[in-house]
Amino acid sequence: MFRGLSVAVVVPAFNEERAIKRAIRSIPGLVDRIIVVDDASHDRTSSLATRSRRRSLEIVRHEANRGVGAAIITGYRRALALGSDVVVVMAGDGQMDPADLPALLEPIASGRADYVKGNRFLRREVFRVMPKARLVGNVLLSLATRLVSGYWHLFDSQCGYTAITRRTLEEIDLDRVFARYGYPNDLLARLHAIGARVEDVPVRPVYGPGWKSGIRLRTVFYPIAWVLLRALAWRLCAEWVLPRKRALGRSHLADDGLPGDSVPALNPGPIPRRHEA
Ligand SMILES: Nc1nc2c(ncn2[C@@H]2O[C@H](COP(=O)(O)OP(=O)(O)OP(=O)(O)O)[C@@H](O)[C@H]2O)c(=O)[nH]1
Ligand SMILES: [Mg+2]
Repeated sequence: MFRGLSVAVVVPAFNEERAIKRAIRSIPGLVDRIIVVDDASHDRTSSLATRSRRRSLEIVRHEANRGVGAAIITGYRRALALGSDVVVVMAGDGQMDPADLPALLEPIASGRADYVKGNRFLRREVFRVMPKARLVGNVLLSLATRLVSGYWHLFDSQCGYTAITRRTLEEIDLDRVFARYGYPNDLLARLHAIGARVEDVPVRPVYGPGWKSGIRLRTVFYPIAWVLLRALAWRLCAEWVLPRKRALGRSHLADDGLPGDSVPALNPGPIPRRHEA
């Protein structure tokens, strides 16, 4: 529990036999539930996760590999079913520092935020620790994601260390969130469309000597470019086109003398210039 909130941690894992045990053991004691989602690993990820002997740990296994986004969504669903108040993501590769967990939960416990994400760029050592190609890619994606999501105050869009409230999860159409890399960018656009309050908190960048990544530029560049465009189009449609259409429909009904909400006219005529007012 964290300040009266029950906390679940979702651990997406794909071929993480080298890191999974340590990652699970490092999860702080304040966490009530741990849900490891093994995304159809070919190695011993599941059996080693079981051997970590943590209380309240369960392992959900995908029959086929579906991607990191899909693994997180599976974990979110399970946490909702278990009745958790807040759901945190800490990946199975051990790149999330457990010491940062309280900072991630604090804005939610104080009622300031619905979704909190780590921002490694708020720690100066990021420029020393993060591999150069990651730094460049991350800066470009973070800038693009500001436009795509509409959250201009956020950065480090690819940081997977996040916390979300139960209520926010219930408002998102989880079936439609992008399943692979590009997932965090897509999710941010969906959060903006429902008016979620999102906050960045500093988290430590972790790239240990045994670090390996599933990200390959040639395989993720096109999917991410595509998902960014799709998310932008979807958000603009959800925030501008659909509400206008709905408002038009309602004002049309009202003109006909039928019951309808009193919607302000979309085109209320020219705004009076200051000297005319
Ligand atoms: N690569 C990959 N990872 C997956 C998949 N499903 C779940 N994951 C897990 O998602 C987490 C993040 O994957 P990484 O490839 O390390 O990506 P990242 O940590 O965001 O990026 P890096 O900074 O490159 O390490 C890891 O814990 C993976 O085990 C999948 O289909 N592919
Ligand atoms: Mg990683």
